[in-house]
Amino acid sequence: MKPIIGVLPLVDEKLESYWMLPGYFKGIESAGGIPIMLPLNNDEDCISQMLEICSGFLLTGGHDISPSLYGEEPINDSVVCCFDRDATETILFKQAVEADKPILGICRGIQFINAVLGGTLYQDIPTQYPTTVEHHQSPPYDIPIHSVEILEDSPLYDLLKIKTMKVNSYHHQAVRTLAPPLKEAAVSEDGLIEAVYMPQKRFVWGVQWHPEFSFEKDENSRKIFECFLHHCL
Ligand SMILES: [Mn+2]
Repeated sequence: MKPIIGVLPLVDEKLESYWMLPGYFKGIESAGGIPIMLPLNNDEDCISQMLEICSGFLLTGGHDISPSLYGEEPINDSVVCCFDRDATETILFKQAVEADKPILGICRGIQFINAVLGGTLYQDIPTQYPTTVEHHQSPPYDIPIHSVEILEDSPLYDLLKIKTMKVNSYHHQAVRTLAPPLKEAAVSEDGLIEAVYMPQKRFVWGVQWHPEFSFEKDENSRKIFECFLHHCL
């Protein structure tokens, strides 16, 4: 049996729609899983049933994390949140961590994991962390745009066995102070935390780049999906 992976939907308010980038699904499928898109639902009992159905969870990219999750107000109009996602993901994440289910957070996902566990974020990199490194590239998104250093004592290094890698980058928020239960796994060339993990758990990883855009071309991106799915077996 292939593991079923619950994938959080992206939200389009204008179209009043949930939506999905095929790369999230295809990345999971290519690594041997069956992705299903979850509803945004705040009922604890419903979410615990989702936990029974799913062997792991993928926290996708999308809206900004509400600064209220880490005790701040939005600093400017660039911060656009989705309270429905924050609410569902908060309950789901807590239950999934409690049950030690594997969780992979991508882009918004790493930011959410950090915020919900007690860390803070740069709300807007251009305002709060001026840098010459491009973190918000234009399409195509499968082209690497900056490098990250991979920390040698991290499970990401155990997986990839390389000290630096080139990654794509499409984010305007980033981890600021790291949540106490997390450890760094990769840092960008200008010093932003771009991958984290939770050492107490089987597999709770976040990456700031986008393996869902690059897994077809890039072996390292593929390996991240494969490692996630391996832990979901
Ligand atoms: Mn970046």
